[in-house]
Amino acid sequence: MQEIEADRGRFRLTRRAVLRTGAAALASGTGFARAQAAARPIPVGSAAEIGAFRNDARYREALKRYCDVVVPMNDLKWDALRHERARFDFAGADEAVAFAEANGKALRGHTLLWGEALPPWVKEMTTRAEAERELVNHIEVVVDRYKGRIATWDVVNEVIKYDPTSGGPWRDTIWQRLLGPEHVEIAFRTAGRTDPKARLVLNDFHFEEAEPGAAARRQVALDICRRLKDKGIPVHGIGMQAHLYAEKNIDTEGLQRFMRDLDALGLDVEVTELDVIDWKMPADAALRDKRSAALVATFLEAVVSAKRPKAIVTWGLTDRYSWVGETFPRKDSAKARPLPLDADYRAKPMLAVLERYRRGTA
Ligand code: 9MR
Repeated sequence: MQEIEADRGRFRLTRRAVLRTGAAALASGTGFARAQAAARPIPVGSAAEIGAFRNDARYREALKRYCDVVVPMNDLKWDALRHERARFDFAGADEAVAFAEANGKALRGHTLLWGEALPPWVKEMTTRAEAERELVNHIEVVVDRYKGRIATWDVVNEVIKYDPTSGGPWRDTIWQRLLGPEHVEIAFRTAGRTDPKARLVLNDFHFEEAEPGAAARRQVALDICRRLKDKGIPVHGIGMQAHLYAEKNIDTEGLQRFMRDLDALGLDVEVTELDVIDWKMPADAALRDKRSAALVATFLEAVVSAKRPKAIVTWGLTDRYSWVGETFPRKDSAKARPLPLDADYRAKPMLAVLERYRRGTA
């Protein structure tokens, strides 16, 4: 997400933009989107942060109550599993997986390849052969350990350049530097070979904004998946992270076109890291919560009206724990309110939106 930070100065909150977003949500609430979703529940869930999970009983209760799907937020990343090169540390991941299984929750695995959250030794690799050997071995060990238990994997995360219209399409990572575009093929091929029944997803962000960069990113995602399929490499869907900026508009038509293009390629979609970046909204909490819920409704209805996602996952459940406040600090002292429950676990309007999809009444 480093480019999000670099980029965030470009966007300005306009009152009109916020009002437009809210109005669109209200207008579509009773319309064709609702008919399309026609009482079909969509699994809803959350990423689980291991510190909160271990120390806060209310957090675990909220996961049990509100989630059909659980995603270990950080514990399947390389810096959690591979801080030592010679061995794997599955402590956190095993704990989250056991909790999900004990409580009848489905699991998503996040993530087998990413340019961030890497231990130092990975960034110090120098040869193609070394990178390929490590990547293949890592994916084989991790996917095999949870074979038949983690049903869906974010095989690659954030491999698309922030703005592919300028010299894209690949993001500059250690994997791209040492392996070139083949890093994505190696990852999907290895994951598919190790667990042929797993659903394999390309996960990325900035697909939903009404901006040329987002349209280009959608196209790149489709092109990557098409090329994988042409080569007979398994890929089953695209994960839209959906870290929604409260000050930006949702490109409803662009998203619906994207859904149709995914359909044409035989690909699924899922919403994988939903939250609202509310750093530029007015401080008033009730107002922010209302507008964030409207934004989430607009986004989800745009997607669901064209294609039913396999899952809707938020990046945490409670405002008590979220990356948003740190990464997008507000100018005032108000706390970020990105998630469906407030910092005291009270339901916010966003939760009601999600529960409608979960119950199939949206
Ligand atoms: O929320 C996650 C935060 O706790 C971690 O420190 C960080 C680095 O591992 O990753 C955050 O989650 C990111 C996710 O893995 C990929 N998409 C962007 C998320 C927010 O940065």
